Amino acid sequence: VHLALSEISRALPSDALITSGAALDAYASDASEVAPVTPLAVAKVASTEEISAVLRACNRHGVPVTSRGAGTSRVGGAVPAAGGLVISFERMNRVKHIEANDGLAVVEPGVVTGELHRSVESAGAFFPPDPNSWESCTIGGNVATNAGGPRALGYGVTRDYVLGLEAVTADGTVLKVGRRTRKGVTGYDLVSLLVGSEGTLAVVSEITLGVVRKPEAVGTIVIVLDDESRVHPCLNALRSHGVALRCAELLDSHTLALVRPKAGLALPDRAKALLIVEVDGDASTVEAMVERAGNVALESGALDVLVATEGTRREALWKSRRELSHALRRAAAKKLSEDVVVPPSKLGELIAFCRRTTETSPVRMPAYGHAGDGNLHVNLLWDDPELDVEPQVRRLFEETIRLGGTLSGEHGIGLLKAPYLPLEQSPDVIALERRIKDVFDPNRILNPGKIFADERRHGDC
Ligand code: LAC
Ligand code: ZN
Repeated sequence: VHLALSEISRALPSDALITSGAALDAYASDASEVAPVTPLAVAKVASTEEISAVLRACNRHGVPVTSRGAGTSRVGGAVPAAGGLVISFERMNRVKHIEANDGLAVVEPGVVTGELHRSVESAGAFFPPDPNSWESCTIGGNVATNAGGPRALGYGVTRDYVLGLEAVTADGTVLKVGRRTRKGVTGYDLVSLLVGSEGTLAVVSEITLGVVRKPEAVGTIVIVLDDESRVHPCLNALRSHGVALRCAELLDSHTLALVRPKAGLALPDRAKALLIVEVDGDASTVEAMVERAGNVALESGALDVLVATEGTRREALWKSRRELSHALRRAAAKKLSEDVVVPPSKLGELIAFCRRTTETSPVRMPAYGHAGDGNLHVNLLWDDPELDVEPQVRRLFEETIRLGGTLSGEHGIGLLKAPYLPLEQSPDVIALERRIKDVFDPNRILNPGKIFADERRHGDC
């Protein structure tokens, strides 16, 4: 390690390398419950050349490297589990340029996603991916996890907007993959491979994003339901009546009860679930669609609908959803937040499973999230710190797979879900993924322990 650090200190300005003191602790944990691991050093890189120099040194001396955006991972992705060095992107936070007419934006990985939204919108375009942590998370982290968000229903996820990447492999080689155009069929799709690879294959140093036309108007509709079982039929009715939703977010009975006092909405007592849906487009279409959506929802049994087409009023309708993460954190001593996905037609079965678990075990399982995509944030809440919730987590994942779903819709596998990867992927698939990993990172220095469970000690130093 000392050899690596002295090589790195020659390549970086003196204030860019932290090797001791309490400052290191700020890089030990993320937004998950994974136990903190203080890194041996943090490199605050400012350029591709600096990233390359850091990686060359770490690779030569077998020092683990964990890339970090804003540390908002829910699965331990940013925890330097094997120790070693953290590459922090706080100094690489520039939007380099936006070409609205060509539909692209070139950015550094440390740009906060909300800043990116504002820059792109002031250039007259729109960057749809909107992970709920957009005011703090970074686009680099979004690329690492292929982040989604409410608008994924209508617009797709981060991967759908990454046209090209500049990335540095473990030995310091700088690669430019992908393109600056929307179309392209040149060689293998390495962009898609790197997006979602959770910092295990390469360190991204520049991102070329596709941007689209900004919708002229947006309408938000809160659909109040008396039973969770109405969620899927209601979404089906909207679809069959030609209402194209850009988001469809669910609060189940359990989460609604938690945020009800703070939601600021006049809800009837019988309300047991909320669907927050949105449409966008030109102003007259949005007006017509909001009306149609409201009528269809009421015909399909909704207790009430609340609508807004103006910014602050729309935001007020979203308040219950935005409050959720904090409300859930306060609701129990211990909390795990999953992001399983099932085919939307299986949502009812997934919610019923959560309800049964809540009734028959000390673990409560509220569920909320991106219902239109079948992507639910099933939370596990419990109070006894001695309780081992592993069996409940495993049963949730087994049920998800049984319903034809997947373990992670947007947060990634990270450290927390690594033991469960074999529930979804066959030994042959995992073996192939490991061979791909070894091509990019033969010394296994990049984010060890993530995605693949038994790698944690490899490369430890
Ligand atoms: C959300 C985060 C947890 O959707 O993905 O709130
Ligand atoms: Zn989410």
